[in-house]
Amino acid sequence: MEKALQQFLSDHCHKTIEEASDREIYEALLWIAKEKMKGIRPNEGKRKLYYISAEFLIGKLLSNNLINLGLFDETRQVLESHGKSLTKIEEVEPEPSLGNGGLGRLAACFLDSIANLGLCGDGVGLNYHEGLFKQTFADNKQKEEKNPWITPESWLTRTNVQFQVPFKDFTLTSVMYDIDVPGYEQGCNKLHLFDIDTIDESIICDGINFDKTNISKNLTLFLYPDDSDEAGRILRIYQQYFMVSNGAQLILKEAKERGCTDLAKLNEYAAVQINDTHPSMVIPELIRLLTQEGIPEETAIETVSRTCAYTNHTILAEALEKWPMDYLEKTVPHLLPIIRDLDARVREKYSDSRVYIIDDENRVHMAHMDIHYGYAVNGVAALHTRILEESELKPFYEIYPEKFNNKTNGITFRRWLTHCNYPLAQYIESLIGSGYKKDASKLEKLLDFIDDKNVLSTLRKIKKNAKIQLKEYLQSTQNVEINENSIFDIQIKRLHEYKRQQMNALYAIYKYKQIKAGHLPKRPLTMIFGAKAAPAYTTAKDIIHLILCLSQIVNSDPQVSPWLKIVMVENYNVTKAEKLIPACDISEQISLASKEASGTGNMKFMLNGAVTLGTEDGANVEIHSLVGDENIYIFGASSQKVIDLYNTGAYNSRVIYDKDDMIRDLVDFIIGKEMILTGDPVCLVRLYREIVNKDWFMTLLDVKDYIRTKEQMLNDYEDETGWAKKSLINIAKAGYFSSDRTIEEYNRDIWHLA
Ligand code: 26Q
Repeated sequence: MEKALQQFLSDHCHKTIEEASDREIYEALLWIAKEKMKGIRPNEGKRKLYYISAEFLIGKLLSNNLINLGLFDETRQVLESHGKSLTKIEEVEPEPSLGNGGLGRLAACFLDSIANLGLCGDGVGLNYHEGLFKQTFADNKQKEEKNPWITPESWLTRTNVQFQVPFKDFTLTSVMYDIDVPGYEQGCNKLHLFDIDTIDESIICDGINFDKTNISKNLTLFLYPDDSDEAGRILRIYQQYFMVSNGAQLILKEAKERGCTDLAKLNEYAAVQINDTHPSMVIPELIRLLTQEGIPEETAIETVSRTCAYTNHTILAEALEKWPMDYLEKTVPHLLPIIRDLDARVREKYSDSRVYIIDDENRVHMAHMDIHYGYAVNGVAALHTRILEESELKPFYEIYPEKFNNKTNGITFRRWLTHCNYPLAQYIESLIGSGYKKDASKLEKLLDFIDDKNVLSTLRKIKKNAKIQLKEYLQSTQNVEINENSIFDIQIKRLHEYKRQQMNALYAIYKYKQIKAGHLPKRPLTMIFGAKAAPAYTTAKDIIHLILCLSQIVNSDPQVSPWLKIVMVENYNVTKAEKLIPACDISEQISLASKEASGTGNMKFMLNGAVTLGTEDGANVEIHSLVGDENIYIFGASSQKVIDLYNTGAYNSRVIYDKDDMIRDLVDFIIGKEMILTGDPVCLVRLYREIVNKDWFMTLLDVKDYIRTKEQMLNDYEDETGWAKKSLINIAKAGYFSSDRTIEEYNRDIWHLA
């Protein structure tokens, strides 16, 4: 590595490593890594997986690729010996902005694990030029800006692969870009990102606004363009079809190249994983292309049904896509006869209108198409899959019990331990060896050290150092001062009412009032939030406004701020998560039970020694049963209770608000004097009314239990040894959540790759 680096810098910059800037070194490392990846054989196998997803939240790639190329340790050392820091150099790399949250990050962890297990499988998605918006704060509100991330030198490689993608009024010529996905001591896979050459960034006028009707200029500009108007929704259809038509054409091209002479046997050469419903049109598109190649319709349907499998990531009704037929008519009319035919076949067999593909309002239920014409359906955590089977998708489960299966999510330990918490990873290795890197369940060997004072105190030191690093980072990026001796309580995830950041904000109000009343805590508390709100999601933006106003009030109050700090991290993304997670003491996983399909942040925090404060929801349930009651803090109504409340309509937040003085006090603070003087009364009153009159995600149902449990947790933190043991047990039990385990299960039960 040293020689290659010196050579590149001397040839291209006429500099030594010492003389070179961080940018020059970054570009040298990028080039060296890309060259090295060119030389790696692709993973091969008769059946190849295509993981199609609207999002791939891959994060910065330099360290990840160095780890998987086996060059990470050496590069760190070489740079250090020349007075350079890999951490500083990484700052030069822009973070690809190709995702929004859990579903996109999961896709990225999966690509990493697929490559690391030596499986033959590529990702297929879109090359959004501006990605998800960049978030800034002004006047205690979220502002959206474009988020360009593509630079002249990048991990993207333009290929010669091009396809024609037909729409109603025009045809677009695509171009395929690739990003290499190397596996450690394994072959290399690819992430294929499709794009068009005519994209024009100059049509973005202010913020993230642009002409939504100019498809040849806007198609791959943004991830999730605002779909609050019809033009935005139609643009999403254009994007989705463009993604799947390219994917389908690539699949057929590669199957033929790999020896598939009879396309009726496509399923022997390809498996397609449909990541939520965004890529669902791949089913009719593959059927269309197969019939075009001369396969009879009936056979084409059977073949595609043996090729495609569907993952459900949510039970929230508003996220289950239903496209009006007339939108499809305006954009991709050639799919309509196929979709009608698929629906007719369902109606012929089943009389239950709940399983029809086209409903009586002439909308296409994408998930229904996936379930009827895919061979597997999976949820992403045990509880979630059970809810799908027993309630949300019950009529489908009754028809196809054999298709349903659970695949509890996982995370790649290469990014979420080795890279983001190198000192912890090194220490674990010194205690139990490196075997856990190939078999994460070996982390359990750490349990041998549960009574070892030295180990517990070293774990505490590692955590403290991570807190100091985060303190320095927040100081330099957001100019806030936090206390490394305080408890770091962190909630970082997309902003959504069901995730209940508003409940955490009510806790902040509680704590503020307590301190004002002279009830000082044993130790200061730092509450950290990070979240982007969808630009058209008013309540979510109002919650951000609430948190930012609270942060201003609390942090500027000399009586309170030594004891409580509230920080909202601007533009929360993967890079920031990597800095926040190692520094966390309390991991906030407080969704309304039954609503968070799995969560994956919960796993990342656990692996880095944080203790979870959570509801019995998603994968929290599995974390709970792994670590036991002593090592997690569970509160709140059960998923069954919540489901019953929805079914009976018995929940009424107004009743709780009227009856409970303490709760009313907290909620009233939102429109109290301090807040109204600090923030925008329109937003604050709107949010207050939302909570008192609606509270669809039942904040007031759980808030008291939440406050009580959090107080208990803060108390328990004072038992240093006891807390360190909890931390160690969480790390030791995190092995189950390695995405290598998840991918082995997908392969064993769904993909059957050779
Ligand atoms: C749908 C219709 C219109 C516009 C946008 C959407 C849309 C966009 C994004 C619907 C859903 C998403 C993203 C969902 C998501 O990230 N789900 C998360 O997936 C994780 C991985 O399985 C789980 O851990 C989380 O629990 C789940 O919330």
